[in-house]
Amino acid sequence: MRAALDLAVRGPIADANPRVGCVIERDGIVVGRGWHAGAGTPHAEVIALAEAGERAKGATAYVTLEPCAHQGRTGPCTEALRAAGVARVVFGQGDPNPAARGGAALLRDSGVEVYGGVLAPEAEALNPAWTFAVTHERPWVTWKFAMSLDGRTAALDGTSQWISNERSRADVHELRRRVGAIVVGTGTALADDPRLTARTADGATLGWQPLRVVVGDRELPAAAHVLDGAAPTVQLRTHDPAVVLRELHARDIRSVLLEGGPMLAAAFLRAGVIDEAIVYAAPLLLGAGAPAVADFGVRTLADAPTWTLHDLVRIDDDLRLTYRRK
Ligand code: AOF
Ligand code: ZN
Repeated sequence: MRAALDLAVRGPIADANPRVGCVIERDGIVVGRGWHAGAGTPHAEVIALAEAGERAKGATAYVTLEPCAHQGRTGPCTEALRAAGVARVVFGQGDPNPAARGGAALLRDSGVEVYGGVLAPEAEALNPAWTFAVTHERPWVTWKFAMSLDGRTAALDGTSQWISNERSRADVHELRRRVGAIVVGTGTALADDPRLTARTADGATLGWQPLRVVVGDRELPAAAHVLDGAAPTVQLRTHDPAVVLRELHARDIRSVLLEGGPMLAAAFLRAGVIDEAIVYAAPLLLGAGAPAVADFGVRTLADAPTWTLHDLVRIDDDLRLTYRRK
């Protein structure tokens, strides 16, 4: 199972589908290996079975996720395992996807020996956003912002590009590379004209590009960077976070990075749909300028949403704070 976990991490991290690894073993010898390379491509078990061929008969398959029982973009893995004559299936995480789950029971019914829950925490940790999204029917939402020590995200004249340091800004591109979509409001898109792509320090775009999502009904100029074709972009003409997340879920987006503006952050906080906040705290003071979030309805301390500190990293003189909702 550890070998299967090691294979799974070769899969894409921000895909519609989970990262899954599979190892097929017979008489103490590994006869097949597979990992899932993303939606629309064969599942890990099918790839491992193809390598094993005849040697799959009587073998044990180790899979990080319960084999699927459904006809999705590809056929059911339960059927492929049974047809190949696999005698035993050991899996990690139970499949939380209502459309695909039930594989363990199906396999048992067809006479295959099945053990679930092996290294389940490690298996689930491969796909936290996917697991959240298929369970809650909406993407996992990370709200990211950089602020001065006094909680400002821009100076009074609107300048905001260089609040956090260079390494913190490179770190943001790593965050972008790991999500299905980046969300900003039309206010931010018009004021800052951001590119919203995942890039290296010298400006080259990284392989995976998240969907760029602009929320609101103000018109964007044709020359706006988000319309430059460097990554797909959609404009959602609504102000309701629930509508935004429903639309993104329908597009199989599993995780969202909220990057845009105090009004948008306020709307998402009010709706109670921010799961995580990643804050870059920079050692400067501004005294005036835009706050991270606008008034979202808190009037007394007891009503303030509270968070737990999940992670803390020093980035030179900046701090990266990761908070999760209680
Ligand atoms: C497996 N092995 O390698 C993966 C599984 O649209 P499809 O056909 O790709 O199905 C996607 C669903 O199948 C996904 O949401 C999850 O429940 C399961 N993924 N299952 O047996 C795999 N990637
Ligand atoms: Zn499958």
